[in-house]
Amino acid sequence: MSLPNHQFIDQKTKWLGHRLHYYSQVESTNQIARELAKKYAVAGTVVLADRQTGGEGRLGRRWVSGDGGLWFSVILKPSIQLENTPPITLMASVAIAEAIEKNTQLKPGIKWPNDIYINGRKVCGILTEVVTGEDDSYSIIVGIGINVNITKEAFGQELTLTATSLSMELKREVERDEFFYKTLYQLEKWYTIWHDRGFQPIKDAWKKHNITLGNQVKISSYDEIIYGQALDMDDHGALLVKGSNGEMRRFNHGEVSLRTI
Ligand code: BT5
Repeated sequence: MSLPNHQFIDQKTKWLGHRLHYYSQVESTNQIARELAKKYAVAGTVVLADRQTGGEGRLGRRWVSGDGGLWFSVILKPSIQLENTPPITLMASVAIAEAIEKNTQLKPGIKWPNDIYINGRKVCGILTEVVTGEDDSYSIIVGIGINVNITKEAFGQELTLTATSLSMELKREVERDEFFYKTLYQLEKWYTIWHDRGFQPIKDAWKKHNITLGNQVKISSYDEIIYGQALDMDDHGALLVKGSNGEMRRFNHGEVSLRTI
């Protein structure tokens, strides 16, 4: 895509994405955002690329990011204590689920903490990182990968059974520039709600889209594997799981992988 034109979009953001760094190819937009945030970056700066050669997933995993997807990273500077910021990832998943639902009529589900699925396959992943700047202030980078117009072949054998794209589900291509700006609009909206009103509205919206609670899950956390039932999400966004031995456990995202079984 060329640098997207957003003149035709009726839902414009007030600040998010007004500073936009656009590349046709990068290793990772999160990597560029980290460099920008370390020096200085205005809150709401967005790094967008058509292609990533080294797309990053969580816990050192890779993110397949060829042509046709939306790969971007948002730099946020919440005026909130760092320890209260983990819900930002959940906030972003709510915003993206709403962007997909409102603009495609597909029914996205959020797998805790922040993967978005459609019809049992992953359509979007989010990678959140904290960066401390040279002046000791901190930024949060929210890296978002949305499979917009990716074909089944482009996913390769590894992902063919687990990944999907909006175009595969809709059986038509989606206008990517427009969808990008509509997603930024939802992100700004939900970020403002979280900043002004706290986690409760995010939690309520997250629960409406959730596809994890109530299910049997397998959790890998450090060297441990736990089987149990996902019962609830607490007021900090942690997952509450009743283990098969009856013990209640609490998991923060970032440190675990979860599979619904
Ligand atoms: C994530 O990691 O889901 C976070 C992905 C974040 C990607 C964005 S793109 C823009 C920004 N810049 C970056 O460099 N990264 C961010 P995780 O939960 O660890 O999931 C990774 C796993 O998802 C892999 O191990 C694969 O199994 C699977 N996967 C890889 N690429 C995929 C894709 N395009 N679609 C669906 N699943 C994929």
